[in-house]
Amino acid sequence: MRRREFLSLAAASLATPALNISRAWAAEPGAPLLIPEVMDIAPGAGNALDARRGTRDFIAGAASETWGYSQEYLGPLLRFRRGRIANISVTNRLDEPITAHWHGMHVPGYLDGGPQLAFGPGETWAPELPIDHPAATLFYHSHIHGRTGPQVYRGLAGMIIIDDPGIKDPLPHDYGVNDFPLIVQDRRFDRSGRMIYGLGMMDRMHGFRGDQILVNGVVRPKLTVPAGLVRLRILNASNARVYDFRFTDGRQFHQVASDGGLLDRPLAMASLQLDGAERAEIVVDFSDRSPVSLVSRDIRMGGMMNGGMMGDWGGSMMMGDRGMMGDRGRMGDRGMMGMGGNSGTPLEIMSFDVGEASPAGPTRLPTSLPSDAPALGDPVRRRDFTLNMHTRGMMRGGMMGGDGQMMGINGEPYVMDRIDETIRAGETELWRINTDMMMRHTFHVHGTSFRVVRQNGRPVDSARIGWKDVVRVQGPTEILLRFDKLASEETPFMYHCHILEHEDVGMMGQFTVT
Ligand SMILES: [Cu+2]
Repeated sequence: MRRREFLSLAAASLATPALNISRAWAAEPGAPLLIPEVMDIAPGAGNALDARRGTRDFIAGAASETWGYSQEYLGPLLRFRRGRIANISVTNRLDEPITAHWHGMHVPGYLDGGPQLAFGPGETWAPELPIDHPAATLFYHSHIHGRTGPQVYRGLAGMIIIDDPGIKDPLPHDYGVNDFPLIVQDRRFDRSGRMIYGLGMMDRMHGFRGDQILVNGVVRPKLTVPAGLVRLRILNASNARVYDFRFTDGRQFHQVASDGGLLDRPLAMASLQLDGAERAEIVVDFSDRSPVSLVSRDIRMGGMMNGGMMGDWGGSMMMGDRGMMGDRGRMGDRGMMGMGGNSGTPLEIMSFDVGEASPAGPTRLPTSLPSDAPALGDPVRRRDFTLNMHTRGMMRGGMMGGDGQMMGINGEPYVMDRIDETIRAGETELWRINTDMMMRHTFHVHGTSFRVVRQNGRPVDSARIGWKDVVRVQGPTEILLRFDKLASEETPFMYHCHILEHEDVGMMGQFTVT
């Protein structure tokens, strides 16, 4: 944007309501997507990350203060290989404690990077990770109790890919050619175009949302893809925002993996919903060479009674969705396959141009995928968790999130030296998770992947959803899980809401596995 336009827009913005101010400098879309550099985590030493400060001009001419792992903002793509021991060291060059949590990875508690594994300024944490996880797209981020929201927002996050040399990957897998990481985040910018984080009452209640979408740290970027099948690894790395992705031309695509790895078979859909920290790998056919954009419904109030948010896995599984109140109070706005239902203007996520066909790579989707599907068997125990969000001191000993909001699980906010559950390794359990006050939350479990078996009173075809480590909770939700990795009282595993502002004020618990 030319400077004169910027100034006149900035002046105009002074008179517009709050929501429009940050749009006034009109972040220009269409810069090329940055493809994160790969750090191939080889055995032995030499895989070093530095958590450090930086600056990034998300908006041209406005330098935002950022943090990153060895980068200005976010971190490199960490590539691990199943069956190896991976050495990695993380040095803290910031001025407050951080962690490096390998979100979704099956590692013991002392390697997990949870709140007890904080390391301070000048310190280095150097875990040796036995990689015992199926091929998957995972997430890494800082996990400091009370400060995860602001630290991840500043940029302490990145993507992990786990490769499994024991399987033949039948999908596009040429990184940066026909296989792309998409780290999707929403951010807020002030009048000068600098990234900001500050919690008002609504942010505390529903989590912090921004009105500008970044992919790999670029505002609404453009990517040129080859004509043919392209794999997109989508990570919702936003603090709280929920996305309902679709393409502007309504094209169908196939989901091939979820949080914990490959599905049994490609699943056709035209829209895909991801809550915070959820991942999905999709394969899109660009062989018609038509340029297209990826958009999302603008879901502003992810917290309470969003229309159509209930259990529409795969876009069509759970009809009879109650759709109580749309984002703008519409009834029954489901936004499902071919049913229209965008409420308000869709948010543009990024755009695609199509180049020449890729010389290599599959031209057809396989009918089945080499998924990793250990049987869990019947549960030997049941546990119940209620995600509590109370107002005005209803919860005893509660931790105040400001404005009288208090959050916890089973009536208790997180306390770092209290173990909430003790679990036996190798035993399958059924966990029933619910939420009070009809609030929408998520539930993330460290140390294992789980199957979702029922949601909102209806059985779920867990094979279609795949292996999960985060699940949306907007009513009774039942998951089946088993822990094979151990966690001690010193370094327990966490379960928590992945709306980071909820986690930070206490919607988290911890457990041992022995
Ligand atoms: Cu929550």
